[in-house]
Amino acid sequence: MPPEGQRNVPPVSMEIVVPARNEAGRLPDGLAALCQKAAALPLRTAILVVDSASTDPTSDVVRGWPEGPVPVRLLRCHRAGKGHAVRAGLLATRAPFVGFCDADMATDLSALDVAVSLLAAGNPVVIGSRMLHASVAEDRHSGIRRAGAAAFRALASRIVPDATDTQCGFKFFSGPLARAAALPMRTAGFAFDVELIARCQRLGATLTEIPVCWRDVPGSTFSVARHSAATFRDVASIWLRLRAGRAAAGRVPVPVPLLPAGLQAPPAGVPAFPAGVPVLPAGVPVLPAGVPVLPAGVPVLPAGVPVLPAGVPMLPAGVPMLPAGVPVLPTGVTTA
Ligand SMILES: Nc1nc2c(ncn2[C@@H]2O[C@H](COP(=O)(O)OP(=O)(O)O)[C@@H](O)[C@H]2O)c(=O)[nH]1
Ligand SMILES: [Mg+2]
Repeated sequence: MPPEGQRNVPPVSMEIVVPARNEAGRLPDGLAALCQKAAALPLRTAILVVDSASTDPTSDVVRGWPEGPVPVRLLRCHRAGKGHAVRAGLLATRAPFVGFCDADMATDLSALDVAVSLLAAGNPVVIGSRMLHASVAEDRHSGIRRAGAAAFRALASRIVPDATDTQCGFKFFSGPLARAAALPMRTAGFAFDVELIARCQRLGATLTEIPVCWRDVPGSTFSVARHSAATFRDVASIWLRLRAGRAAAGRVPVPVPLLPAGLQAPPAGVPAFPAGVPVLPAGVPVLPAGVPVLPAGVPVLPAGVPVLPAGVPMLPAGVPMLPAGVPVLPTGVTTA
């Protein structure tokens, strides 16, 4: 079924999928924050909320969303499961760049600026990781959930060793790559990220992890009691399926474009995101490409104060500037 929502929307460069199940409570704030952020991105962006099997008015929140600069559409998916929802959402996209984030926007959206610039620089998979040094994670999860998460990470690292945090709900991709990787995906539930990352890597893409500010938002749809066993079972079957797939595929690479047409991968060996670079605080824009960062300690000029033309020396400290209209004396001429 095609997504519902604004028709005749001009093509966009980025589509963001938001999986949502029984999110009528958290979605309005999350969607408002995402729309505001998306409107300020340098890429024209649309949002696609995928609601599956909600028993609350999640779909009505999306249907009643006011029209604005960022189109918001709804896709209804009959099969429950975050994995099914994200897969259906990604397969309904067409944009050169795509991604997904959770309805609660637990990952601070300042990371979107970083993700967009890395995608535009030719990095095909950009994912948030709460495990990087520069990340800030405000975690109020129970001890048992934290222990389960550590065990899950250990297991997932057998499949995707390069990913330090497969479960952060903030992942962005080159569109053609994400659609090709999502097509054969089978994981219905919360472990789907492992399969998606593994399939992107299998298609030849490298991962770029970025630090994030993440805060736990009350109202999680993950229940340790209901979802843990299935999540661990799913990782085991992803491992088995990918192993079987590798054996069947032999060594013949599948020709899938890793990047949108016209983009080139960055030169090999250049780190996309140097370790230790802090996440920008919310609201601080990333500088446009080519604008140099000021050296530490150099103050930013107040608005309206012109920069001196090249070659004009600055006055030594303590020497007052002449008032406007008072001519400077020619060299050699002194005042009486
Ligand atoms: N469409 C859909 N979305 C789901 C389903 N299960 C979870 N989600 C969404 O996946 C995201 C998971 O985030 P959250 O519940 O905050 O989990 P946590 O942050 O890992 O505790 C939320 O946006 C959920 O609404 C599902 O069955 N269908
Ligand atoms: Mg959450």
